[in-house]
Amino acid sequence: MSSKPNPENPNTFTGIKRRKIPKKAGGLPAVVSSIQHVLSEMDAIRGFKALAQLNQKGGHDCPGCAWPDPDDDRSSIAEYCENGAKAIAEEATTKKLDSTFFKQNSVADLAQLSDYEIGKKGRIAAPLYLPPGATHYHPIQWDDAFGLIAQKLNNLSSPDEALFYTSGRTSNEAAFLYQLMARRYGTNNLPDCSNMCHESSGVALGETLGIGKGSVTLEDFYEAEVILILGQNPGTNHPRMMSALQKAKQNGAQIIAVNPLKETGLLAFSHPQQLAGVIGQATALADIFLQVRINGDMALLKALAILMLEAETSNPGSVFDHDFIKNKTFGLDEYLENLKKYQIEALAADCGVPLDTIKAAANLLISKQKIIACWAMGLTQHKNAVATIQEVVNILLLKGSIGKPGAGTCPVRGHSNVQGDRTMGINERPPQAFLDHIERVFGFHPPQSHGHDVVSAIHAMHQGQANVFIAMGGNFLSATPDTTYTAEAMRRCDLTVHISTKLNRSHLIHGKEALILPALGRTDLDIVEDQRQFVTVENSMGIVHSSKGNLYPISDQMMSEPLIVCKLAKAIFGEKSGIDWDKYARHYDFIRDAIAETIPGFEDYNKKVREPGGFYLPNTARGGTFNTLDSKAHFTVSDVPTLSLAHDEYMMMTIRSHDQFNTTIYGLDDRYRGILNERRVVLIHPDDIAQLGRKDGDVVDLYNYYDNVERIAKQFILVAYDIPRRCIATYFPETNVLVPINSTADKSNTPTSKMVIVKIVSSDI
Ligand SMILES: Nc1nc2c(c(=O)[nH]1)N[C@H]1C(S)=C(S)[C@@H](COP(=O)(O)OP(=O)(O)OC[C@H]3O[C@@H](n4cnc5c(=O)[nH]c(N)nc54)[C@H](O)[C@@H]3O)O[C@H]1N2
Ligand SMILES: Nc1nc2c(c(=O)[nH]1)N[C@H]1C(S)=C(S)[C@@H](COP(=O)(O)OP(=O)(O)OC[C@H]3O[C@@H](n4cnc5c(=O)[nH]c(N)nc54)[C@H](O)[C@@H]3O)O[C@H]1N2
Ligand code: SF4
Ligand SMILES: [Mo]
Repeated sequence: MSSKPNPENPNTFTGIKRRKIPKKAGGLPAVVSSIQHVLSEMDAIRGFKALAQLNQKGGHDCPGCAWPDPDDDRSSIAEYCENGAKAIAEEATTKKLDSTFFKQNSVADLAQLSDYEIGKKGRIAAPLYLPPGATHYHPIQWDDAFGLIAQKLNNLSSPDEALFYTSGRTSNEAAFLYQLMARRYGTNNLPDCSNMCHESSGVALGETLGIGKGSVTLEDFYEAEVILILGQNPGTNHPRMMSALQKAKQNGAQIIAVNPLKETGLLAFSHPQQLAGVIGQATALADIFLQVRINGDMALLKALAILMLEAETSNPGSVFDHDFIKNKTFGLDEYLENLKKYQIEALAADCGVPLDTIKAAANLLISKQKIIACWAMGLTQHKNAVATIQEVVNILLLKGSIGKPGAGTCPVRGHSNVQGDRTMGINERPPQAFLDHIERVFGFHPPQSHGHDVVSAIHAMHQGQANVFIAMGGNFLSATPDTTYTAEAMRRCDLTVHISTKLNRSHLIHGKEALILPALGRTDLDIVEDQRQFVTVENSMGIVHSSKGNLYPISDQMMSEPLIVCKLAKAIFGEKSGIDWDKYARHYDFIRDAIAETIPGFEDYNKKVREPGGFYLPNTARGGTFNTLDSKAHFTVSDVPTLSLAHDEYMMMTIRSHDQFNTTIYGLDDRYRGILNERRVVLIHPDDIAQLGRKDGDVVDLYNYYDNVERIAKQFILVAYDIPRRCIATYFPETNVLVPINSTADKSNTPTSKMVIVKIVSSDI
């Protein structure tokens, strides 16, 4: 084992610098940072060309997050944010990695670099093959690569020994074909990044409201009276949400933010695309900031509900929406009964928020009728994530705040097409109706038993039950929990295949044989048989629209994702599958026709998606109907989780810095948190530093002992920060080695990346 490359980032420091935490997000620094990132990767003409079409109708969708574009009033100058520009810079770079690069750099050498350094090397520009025992990737012809994968797949003793992972950038067309290929091959093993992301939201909303997606549109933000933002850092991760919040505030909305960190982006915002913003005028955002301890949300939500109930009891009919509750919901009495178990002071102490502040927030919920609740990973990546999200739903139901303008659920999605991939059937637990549609349209009986999600896929590889791993995008090794265990799992595979744009660590910690197949990205011009193609995506609000690249690919060796799937399927099945892969490879309209025939809501797909701005998918909750067994929205009863830390334990959340997109590290600065040029940091309360007998700037190691396994992350710098006592924050993926593989959320099986119990130990050096 020792001779194999370490699957983690090197634990060397890059030279921390500290700045004052800015009071607002956006503004001129955002504009400057966008330009710097783009120009560091390409010349100005290419950069301008890429940015000019970004998020414009008929242009290309931002490969950053899944925040929607405005339906109508799009800015013709710049309909994107700083981090969208960074995503473009990363993808459209002209630095290319061809066979010469891989001849000069061994896998072991590359694995010694940090994720930042690996990403900055450039774009994969040729198909590559790592033979058994080889030290370097070699060039390989596309057809030989497809032949090798087909041969391995066709030799497996069961189709369930293969895993087909997807990351959320894959287009609808590629995702649809990919799941079709996996199911035709015979497995539902379709783990995807959702399993680590909004799976908890999907489960929570599916059970209570009958649809796993959010209910609001962008227009609802402009009508809302109260916007709750829980466990989300929009200033960094969904920056254009800030423009929507700004407009909502101008229309009179009040914002309640719930977060252990006073994230700059939640406090105030200067619009970088408006003159007032550039010259520094800012809009204050959060009216009430509830600084909860990590996973204190359930206690807080119960406290809010108790205060709402008290106000309702003293003035019946003034707080709850009784018509809505009576006609559209089920389970109120049990829910209210459960609240009696709790004492408001104890809940306040439990969540760590002063009772007065909770009361101020409750008063807003009591007096207003149109409430939107937004959330992201701060709620989804906990053991009790599903229950907490359902508690948010309970509050909305009390107010009748679902299915009416200005109100509803808003789980803010991460990857730009993660929601679309699910709609297309990237799902290890497909609904029966979906499988039936596949059978009706394609004439084969798809596998019925559930497949592996991310966590069970890792176990399956580890236990030798899965032997071929194929990834449509993503960086499985670094994004998943328990890095050491996952590395062992991947290394046990006979073959690992990555369809990728950029080099990443998953290419370097590989199976006995490995392939890297270079895919076109969103910005790339995609021409098939002399015709310019476009793909389609679905954003966080269920709008499906087109995306058309306009940059010449930097290598003629790259292939589009839909074509890669068609050719791979042909190699696996020959003519036997009964599916006309050649046709789908000729023009993407044929793929969309197949989607239209298979998935409800996509009728007339080719026509509707050619409308500027695209079209909304049907959404029952948005219309105020609930697709549950009894057609009612359900109140749910959950208890406040009890969690006690030993005297030397801390609760760690693994979060994103401002300069990264998941495992892609754009830069080393976290400007909004005042930490520059360093990622190996632990954000910790100054009194906790003192109690540890350490001082700000000291170097420590972090340990986790879940399941009696010792997990160690070495060399992190203590940074005194405004964070609740006994809570700490580190950046993902550097501390994924500490996230236990078996610590997952109830019902959704999402790794608990925001609640990792760690001990902090002084570093040897
Ligand atoms: N620039 C950029 N954009 C991105 C991404 C990126 O990496 N970079 N990633 C994309 C993806 S895939 C996703 S899923 C989203 C992620 O978007 P976010 O969910 O905003 O990302 P995280 O950094 O994980 O931040 C979680 C937030 O939750 C808070 N938090 C942690 N634990 C708790 C808790 O127990 N309770 C509460 N109330 N808050 C808590 C943290 O302090 C932090 O502010 O962003 C997407 N957009
Ligand atoms: N500890 C901890 N772990 C986490 C999280 C956390 O908050 N804490 N967050 C989780 C979340 S929310 C998510 S979504 C996952 C993300 O997990 P993944 O989606 O697997 O990871 P990414 O880092 O987004 O993947 C980046 C890689 O995707 C490839 N890529 C980029 N664009 C394209 C494209 O257009 N086509 C193809 N074929 N490849 C492309 C590039 O090669 C790039 O290196 O990580 C999860 N892991
Ligand atoms: S908010 Fe998200 S989708 Fe929009 S431009 Fe920024 S990164 Fe891209
Ligand atoms: Mo995500």
